[in-house]
Amino acid sequence: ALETELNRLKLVVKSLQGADSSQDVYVGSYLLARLEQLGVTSLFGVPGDFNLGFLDLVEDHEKIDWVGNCNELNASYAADGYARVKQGSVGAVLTTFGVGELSAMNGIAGAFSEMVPVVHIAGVPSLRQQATKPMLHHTLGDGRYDAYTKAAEQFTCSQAILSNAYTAAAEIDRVLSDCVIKGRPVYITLPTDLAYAKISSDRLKVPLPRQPPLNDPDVESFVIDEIVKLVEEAEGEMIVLADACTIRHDALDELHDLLHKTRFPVYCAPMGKSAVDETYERYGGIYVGSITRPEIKEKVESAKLILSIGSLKSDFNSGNFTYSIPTRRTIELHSHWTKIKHADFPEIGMKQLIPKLTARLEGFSAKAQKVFVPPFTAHIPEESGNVISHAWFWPRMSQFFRPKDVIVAETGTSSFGILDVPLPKDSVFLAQILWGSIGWTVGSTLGAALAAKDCNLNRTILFIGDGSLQVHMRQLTVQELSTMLRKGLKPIIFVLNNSGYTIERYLHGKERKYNDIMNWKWTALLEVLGDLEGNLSKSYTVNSKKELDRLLEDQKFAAADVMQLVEVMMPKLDAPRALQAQAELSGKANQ
Ligand code: TPP
Repeated sequence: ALETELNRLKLVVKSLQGADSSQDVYVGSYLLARLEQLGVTSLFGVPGDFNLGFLDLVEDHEKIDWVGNCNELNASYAADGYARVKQGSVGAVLTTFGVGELSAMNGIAGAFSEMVPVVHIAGVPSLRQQATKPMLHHTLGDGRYDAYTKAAEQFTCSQAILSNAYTAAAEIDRVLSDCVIKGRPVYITLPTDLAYAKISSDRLKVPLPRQPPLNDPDVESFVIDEIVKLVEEAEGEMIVLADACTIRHDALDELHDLLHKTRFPVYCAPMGKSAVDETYERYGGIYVGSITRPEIKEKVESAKLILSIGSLKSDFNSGNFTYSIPTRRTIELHSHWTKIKHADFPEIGMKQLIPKLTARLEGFSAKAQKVFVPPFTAHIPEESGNVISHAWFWPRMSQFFRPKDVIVAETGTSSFGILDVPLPKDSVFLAQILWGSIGWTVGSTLGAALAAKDCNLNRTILFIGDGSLQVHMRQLTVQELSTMLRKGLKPIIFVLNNSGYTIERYLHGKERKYNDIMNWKWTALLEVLGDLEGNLSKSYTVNSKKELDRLLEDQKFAAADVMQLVEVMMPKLDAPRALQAQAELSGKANQ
């Protein structure tokens, strides 16, 4: 890492000395060139007069495709889904001044909360207008041109308020590096005139810094020695618990190498689902505190030592804060710090630490291998009725999944139901378990499906409740189904029709009218939203187990050659096991 940094600095010096012949580029083109270097192939957003000039550069760009969205909220959700699937890259969204950027803000805040690298570019008035502050459209009418920037500061980890051609490139580089290194959204304002200011392209030859700061070698080696001592004391009888930040902070390769070389049993928290191949023989399933399946709970909580990697203990990710693992048996590795029992080691990050730890812990593999890990499986229950219950539905769906599928689950019965069933090798699981904004999955599925194409992944499959999809309709998020049709994408969308907000019924107001919704003709949706001739999509309703079985076994359906929507009829008051348990805990916590 030191050598890479040294080479980068040499290039910076070279470029500042003007050793390479300088070729001028527009600031807007510079920004696109940097996004291209980060692997961005799709830019989401909505046109507006403060970004139209820049959009000419986007449309003429060879590698970056403009995905015009139906509204900015969807665009921000799509950029989020894109970044989650395209590990190592970023999502990018372009909005216009005020009205556009404020609409995107829920999605940007979600990306901040869930640690997803999204670049939010807002086209803003020209520098001249910013200086004289006329009462332009999209302003608050009181001359506060900086109001939206102040709002963006709350939900992004770094901001570049571009104000001149001299510093524009350095500012763009600074925030893009922050986006990648911190794994959180950043905000760039691009004034209409500055987008076309000419600057040198020399800096583009210098790769963006992407590595987190180096760990202090002395502290790091002390930390490793301490961990090895604890593993020795535990005689290798320990487990690894992997969570969201392992995925978000790009430490999956390091984790997998550790697991394969040490043979330690591994479990995941809900936000870490799919961080580890769920068919791996040393994988034991999902741990969510007190709502964990009993056989898994016993294994995790009785381990002599727990190596927790990338943990994020939010309510829904921890069974309402009910981990039963004492601190004195826990080692926590985080993106930028380490904790051994009660002692904190700031600035010791996991990405550099894990490989060194692996080298020291490999020797425990023979002992670790002796710890039995019951396979994580899901059995389809024998049920007498033909009604589609959650207990039957999720294990049945588990059999339908294939390697490399991208599986998206909306907040509601879906995000809980899927936790108890294994996903195939190399599949990617997306859910917004911390931010939990219903409406996120449709935009996110669009971004995920586009990224899946770039990454040679398989089908994109979405599970969403009828209530969430109707909220999508009110927020106009549902329109993004139309963008999927326009872009020739072929996701399979399962709409769980259980007559309203079942998750909320479990939390509060089982029979209240506020949890009811109007029933819609879901199977007509894709026709209305753009499949006018009926040849771009297929829609189905399944009322029984038999009907769903028949559909899932149909090879044409499974091949996903067109976009498909399946309305799954389910009872109003049925919910997955994990949701019922969580609801009980949340109900008590809300009192
Ligand atoms: N508005 C937003 C933007 N996000 C939210 N999380 C909520 C409201 C509160 N909320 C959480 S779940 C839910 C609502 C309104 C209803 C989900 O119902 P549905 O999609 O039908 O799911 P299911 O019936 O499968 O539980």
